[in-house]
Amino acid sequence: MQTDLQPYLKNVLSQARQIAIKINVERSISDLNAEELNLLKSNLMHHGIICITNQDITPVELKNFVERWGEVLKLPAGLAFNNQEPGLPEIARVGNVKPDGSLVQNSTLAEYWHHDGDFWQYGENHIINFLHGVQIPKQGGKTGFLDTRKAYNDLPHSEREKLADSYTIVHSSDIDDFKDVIESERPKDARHPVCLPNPFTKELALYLPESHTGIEKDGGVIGTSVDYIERIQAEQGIFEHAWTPGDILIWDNLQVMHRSMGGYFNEPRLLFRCQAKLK
Ligand SMILES: O=C(O)CCC(=O)C(=O)O
Ligand SMILES: [Fe+2]
Repeated sequence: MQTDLQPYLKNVLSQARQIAIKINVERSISDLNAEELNLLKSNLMHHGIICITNQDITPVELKNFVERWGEVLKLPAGLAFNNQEPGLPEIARVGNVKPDGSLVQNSTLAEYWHHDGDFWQYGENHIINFLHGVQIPKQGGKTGFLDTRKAYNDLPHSEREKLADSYTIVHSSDIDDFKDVIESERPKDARHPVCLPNPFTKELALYLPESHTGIEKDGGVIGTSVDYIERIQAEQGIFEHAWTPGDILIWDNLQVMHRSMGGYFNEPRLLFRCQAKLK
């Protein structure tokens, strides 16, 4: 366990990429200095997911931390599971616990593979997620990830050529989780390249949102996101984050995709979510 955070973070940064790394900062994230924060950002860009453990913070402290990473997103309620922290629309309550403590029965929210940002326009969708684990069920309730940067790198040359210049169109009205969004707040269709360059690392990763129109190229359909997602699962398996209260899981939506793995059978599950567009 590290005592001095900066050398520790530099060392983690020098290690080969793993999809997710765990960091115990041994103090509150509210107290990190600018250099430590920069090293955390570099680690996130290098590894894709970081988990900072043992954080006992309030939703406001989470938001203040996320503000140091970029522009904090404020979504309409219908795009944030209709379960935002009262008075704090930047914080979504992920899981099944309403602000009054009552439970949403048989919740299946977010139980499909996606990138947060699928319904944002291309160029606006470099979104970093921050989830803080608060109430964790005894069974189920994990968050699953697929490494879409590795998936691109693992493609044979012929497949990369096939996918070059292909795109998907996301119709937010198709996404079940957003069925309650009011029409005036519904995002317009978004068009995303399937081989999507990360503005920070400059590396390509696969971008595989749900789209009923499939993967298109030169006026025709050449496949679906689901084809590739199944293939990535078969080749890589799923990385599952098993939550411990106090975890802050941070991920780059342009390097990984995620879903709730479900299976918590009406036990309380509460994670606070805040999101930022990286700067
Ligand atoms: O519930 C989960 O594990 C994931 C939720 C999710 O997709 C999100 O917070 O963006
Ligand atoms: Fe999500």
